[in-house]
Amino acid sequence: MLKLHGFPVSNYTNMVAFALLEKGVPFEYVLTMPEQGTEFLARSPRGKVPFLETPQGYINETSVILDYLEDAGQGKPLLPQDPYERAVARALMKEIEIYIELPARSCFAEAFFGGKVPDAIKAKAREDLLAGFATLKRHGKFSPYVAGDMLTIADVMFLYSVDLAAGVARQLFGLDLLADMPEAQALLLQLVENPHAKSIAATRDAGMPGFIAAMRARFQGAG
Ligand SMILES: N[C@@H](CCC(=O)N[C@@H](CS)C(=O)NCC(=O)O)C(=O)O
Repeated sequence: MLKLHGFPVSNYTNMVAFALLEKGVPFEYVLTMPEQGTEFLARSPRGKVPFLETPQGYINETSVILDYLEDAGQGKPLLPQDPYERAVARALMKEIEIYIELPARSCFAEAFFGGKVPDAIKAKAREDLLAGFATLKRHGKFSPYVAGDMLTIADVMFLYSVDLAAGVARQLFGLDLLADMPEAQALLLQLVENPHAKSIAATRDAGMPGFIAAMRARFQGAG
């Protein structure tokens, strides 16, 4: 059986958990915190979670894990059949990851954990987030899903990135990045009502206070 290594407050881990649950593929959840020890790095080369343990070995990087699950072909597809449509959905997934999740992440320490992020990084994140949301507005179909009429891995990335990024922008820049994207707001509201998303969110929320306290101690302790 597949084993998902990660922890419930990790948005990337939650992407893979959501995809597996939506597909109906059985898996074991192995509670794993990221670290930089030699043994860990042999399983996840950059020391991050999630990583997926398969009968053949380990797979890291969330978007690659999501692709692997599609290629493995078990359970409900989260990509269209047509190669062009598949590519478009994957492009949307990557755009959300690279142009929205990653710039937001560069500011998590200050937005959520009481740390301080250098002004230059914040300025860059603000600019990148504005461009990232503009990209999503331009390219997303929202009919009603990000890539069209079926739920795809683009929606998985969307669900676990856009809310966090909007939170960073609101908190640090006083910006409402979804203000002129009513379809994206509607999709977010729809996705959070998904039963699998709800159960993942319940576990995440239960772990959140402890995680925030640990991160605050780390960032505030650091300076
Ligand atoms: N590019 C990675 C990012 C995963 C990631 O950033 N995971 C976080 C938890 S949400 C982590 O392991 N952070 C620990 C670290 O960066 O040292 C992916 O797509 O899986």
